[in-house]
Amino acid sequence: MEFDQGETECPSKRDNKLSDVSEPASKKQYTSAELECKPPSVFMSSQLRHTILQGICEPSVFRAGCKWKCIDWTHDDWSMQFSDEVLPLRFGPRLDEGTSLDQPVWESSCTKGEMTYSKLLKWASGQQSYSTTFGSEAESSKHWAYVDYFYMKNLANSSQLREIINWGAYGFPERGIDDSTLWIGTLGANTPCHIDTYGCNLVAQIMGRKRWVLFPKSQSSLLSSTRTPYEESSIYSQAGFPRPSLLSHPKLCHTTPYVVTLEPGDVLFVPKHWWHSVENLNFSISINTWLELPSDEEERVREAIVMYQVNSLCQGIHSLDLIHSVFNPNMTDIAVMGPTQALKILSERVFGCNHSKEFNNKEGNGIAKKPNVKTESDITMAYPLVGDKVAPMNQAGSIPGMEIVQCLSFSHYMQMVYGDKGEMVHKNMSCLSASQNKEAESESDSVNCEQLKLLINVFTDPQVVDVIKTVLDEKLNH
Ligand SMILES: O=C(O)CCC(=O)C(=O)O
Ligand SMILES: [Fe+2]
Repeated sequence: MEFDQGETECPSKRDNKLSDVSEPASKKQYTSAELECKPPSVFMSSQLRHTILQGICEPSVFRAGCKWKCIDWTHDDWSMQFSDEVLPLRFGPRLDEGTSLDQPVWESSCTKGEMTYSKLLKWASGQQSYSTTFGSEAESSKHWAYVDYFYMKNLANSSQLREIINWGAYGFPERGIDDSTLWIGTLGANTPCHIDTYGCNLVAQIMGRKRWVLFPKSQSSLLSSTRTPYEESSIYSQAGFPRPSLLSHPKLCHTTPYVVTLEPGDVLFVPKHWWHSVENLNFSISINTWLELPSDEEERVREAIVMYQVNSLCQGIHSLDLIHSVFNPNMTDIAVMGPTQALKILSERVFGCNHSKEFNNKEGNGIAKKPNVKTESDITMAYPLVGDKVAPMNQAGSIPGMEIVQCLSFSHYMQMVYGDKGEMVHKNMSCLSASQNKEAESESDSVNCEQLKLLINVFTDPQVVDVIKTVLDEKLNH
């Protein structure tokens, strides 16, 4: 079967390959007594767990560190594994070389569909046509398809993968398929640049290649941070990643992107609150697990304040177009939620009395993408440190086999994305459903779309939320 392999990047750069993350340290990091008292693999993974939970400060990668059997699976093996499981898909536009975007292809402008894995393969190789849920024709030469945020616990038949997927080599032996998310995308499938407000992330590249670009949180203003489209636990950049335009966002030139292309077997660690945008460089499969952190408890309160502000501002909105242009499609429940319910959620989070299934739990009401966050005591119980002989280290570089992701200048990154010709066309993206950029206005509403977005961004600005949270903490601890 022929696949569009997309952009190719010299694999010979991958010199620092480690055959097994659980190998003994190559550099002398530990005393011989320490190495003797425990098998190195156990020692390494407990060290890693400790280091990750202490907070590694930069994105880091284990090259070829993942030994899961499925890394060697072929498309036939995956077709057999998924059998007649119907996978939900999001479709977006494939961009011509050199085309830049003045804003991301938001989820609201993508169209949806579903296919089995084997049908997706046929479609991706141009052997089969596909009509999306909205009736439009998706063509693999013009569109990408993405199975994203797919909870592996929802797979109908997962017995083989259940045995394979375990995050123990990275220090989290209690995490398996039920804590993992699957991503299957064709060439060009991508996720806009965002911050996940909860936890940190381990990502295993299983098949194909994906380019990750990451930025520290301190560069948020250079990335034009926004809370619209509103989504619980996601903060978006308005720049058009993964095809950003310096014309629309000139401040980008002051950023320092950390860029890594993941290949099968690589495992990436994304520290808490790092911006990231991801693009499939060919047909790709990856699996990740979001690791909860004790600080998530505080983030839950901050996110509840954000939700309350957004919900309050939208109480008077009548136009559905306006709602759809400021809310992510999975979040419209918040838009139409009455003030009583919004206050209930806020007070439950602030006073911590009832961790009921609220609005960030897929199993609860099915509207959020990311997993619910545990309470601080759940987290402490879930993450006892394995062994007590853990040397204090919080630099990825000091863990054998773990490299810090390369940090580039923005112009170097642009050259990687656009080649020597640079960014050529500055495109206002229209997609299959063509709803992007629709100026939603309604006579019955007292604000227009841009005004509403501005108000939401002011009322949910981290400085505003921090002041509310600080005063709240003062009053609660009085
Ligand atoms: O792989 C992708 O497209 C996005 C992944 C992501 O955002 C995440 O794992 O947090
Ligand atoms: Fe993410």
